[in-house]
Amino acid sequence: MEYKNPIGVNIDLETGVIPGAKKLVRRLSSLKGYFLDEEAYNELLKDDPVVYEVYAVEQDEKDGDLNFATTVLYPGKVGKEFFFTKGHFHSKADRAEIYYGIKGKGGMLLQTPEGKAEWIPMGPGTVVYVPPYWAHRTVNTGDEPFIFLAVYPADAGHDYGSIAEKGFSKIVIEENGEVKVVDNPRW
Ligand code: M6P
Ligand code: ZN
Repeated sequence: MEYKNPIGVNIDLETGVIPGAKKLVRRLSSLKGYFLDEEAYNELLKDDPVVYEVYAVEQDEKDGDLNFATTVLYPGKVGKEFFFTKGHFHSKADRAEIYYGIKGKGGMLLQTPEGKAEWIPMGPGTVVYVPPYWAHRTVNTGDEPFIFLAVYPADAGHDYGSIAEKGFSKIVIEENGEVKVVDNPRW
């Protein structure tokens, strides 16, 4: 039997960086079609800001193994809509996931394949259990980076398809200085 070596790393709790992890950068241009307000999107695209970064420690896609990753989701809005991650179902749809809030303020939108949505507010110390079959997207509702850890089965995979097409049935917006979770008019 060949055994893998255990890993112990310290997450920088201020920046979310995991030393030695694979870094992925998602700029606004990679989120075309995701936000409601196309005019605001095109205006902001001139600067093409970084919306989020992911630091992932991933294993081969095998049953029983685990990946972990931090996400640094920057503050910002496109029109009224707060910056968010793309959001995905798992390719193996029955795979669950755990999130742990590290820094900043935000929340998670979750959704069943039938379109039933839930909003869970998140801050430092919040644990969110993402059950099997639920799509999940995080949203930064604050004015500093929202940083969290995610732990997910190595064989879960990412299925972006239907979320990329239709989004979630709810959107998270700022209205009169308040955070509101409202029906998505495009759903
Ligand atoms: C978390 C995990 C990752 C995911 C990342 C960004 O760190 O769920 O698997 O890739 O968030 O989310 P998305 O892939 O939806 O852009
Ligand atoms: Zn996931």
